Amino acid sequence: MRGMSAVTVVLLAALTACATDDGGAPAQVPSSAAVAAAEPGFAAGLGAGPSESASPSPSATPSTSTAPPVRDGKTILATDFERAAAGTAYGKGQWTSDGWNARWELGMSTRARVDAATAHSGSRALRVDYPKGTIGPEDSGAQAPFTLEPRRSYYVSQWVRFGPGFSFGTTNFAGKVGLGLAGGDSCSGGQACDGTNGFSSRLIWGRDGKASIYYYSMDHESQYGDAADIRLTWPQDRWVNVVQRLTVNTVSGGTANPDGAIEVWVDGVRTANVTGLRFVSNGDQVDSAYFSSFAGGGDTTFAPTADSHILYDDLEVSTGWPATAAPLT
Ligand SMILES: [Ca+2]
Repeated sequence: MRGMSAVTVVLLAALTACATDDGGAPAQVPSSAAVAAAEPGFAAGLGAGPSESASPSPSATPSTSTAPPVRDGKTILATDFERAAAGTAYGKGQWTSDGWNARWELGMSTRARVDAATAHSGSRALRVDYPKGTIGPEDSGAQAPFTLEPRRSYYVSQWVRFGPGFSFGTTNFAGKVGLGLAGGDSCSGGQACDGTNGFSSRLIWGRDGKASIYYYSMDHESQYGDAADIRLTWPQDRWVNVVQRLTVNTVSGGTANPDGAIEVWVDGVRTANVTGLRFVSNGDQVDSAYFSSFAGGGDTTFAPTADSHILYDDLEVSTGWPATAAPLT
């Protein structure tokens, strides 16, 4: 079963950078979330070594056991950032007004704001800043885990626009992008995932803007998570739509069955399909839409060399193909 998922997986195990735990979670963050917020390790591994440039087999996506996209699902959460005035800082209260309830946030009130310069829908989008010379969720980007009713499978859709001249790092290159999915205790940050401490799956950037889906399952091959190619280089100054669907494995008598899956669509085309995954051996399901985006990395070799930003618009969580996503092709 491992072979099934390994086809599209980039193994990060061989990368040698040493992680430093920056302990970056704020005091009010619950301990289970603190680990995910600090996330010291993943980016220290990503892009840190020569093997980073080795590409996975790009389209070796096997036909799969995953079901076709659901056409008649419903939207659970959605925001188009049209409600608040341009310049409004987008802290927890603004998200709550949109119906998105976060258990905590980092950077939303200081580095995320409504922007009216370029929008995908209407006249406004959310701008998130990644300041020059900074890494980690305390000083770069923004994070917030939004609560979802536990469910085996969800879709998340987002329109993403990297700013012109976006800096992917200094001598090492990595960062997380936008809205992902997680469940239980959101295993991440170099943790072993033992089936009882949850899972996470998020988009990332690497060297030269190479995009991947980065996920923690019970079978991750190194100390850090696994990454699968999504056949995308993050474009600068152009909108791109990325949809992820994560399906949690079934459990039989306390044993995780290898039938979990992660799929990614770029502008309506499925570009990744990782199957055979085991996320949990308990009753955890997808219960969090995890906005998690920052530069880095365990050290400032991952820091942007110029002030950089990403625009986000039309974020949606749904149980079928998202209404605001690019048409499915
Ligand atoms: Ca908008």
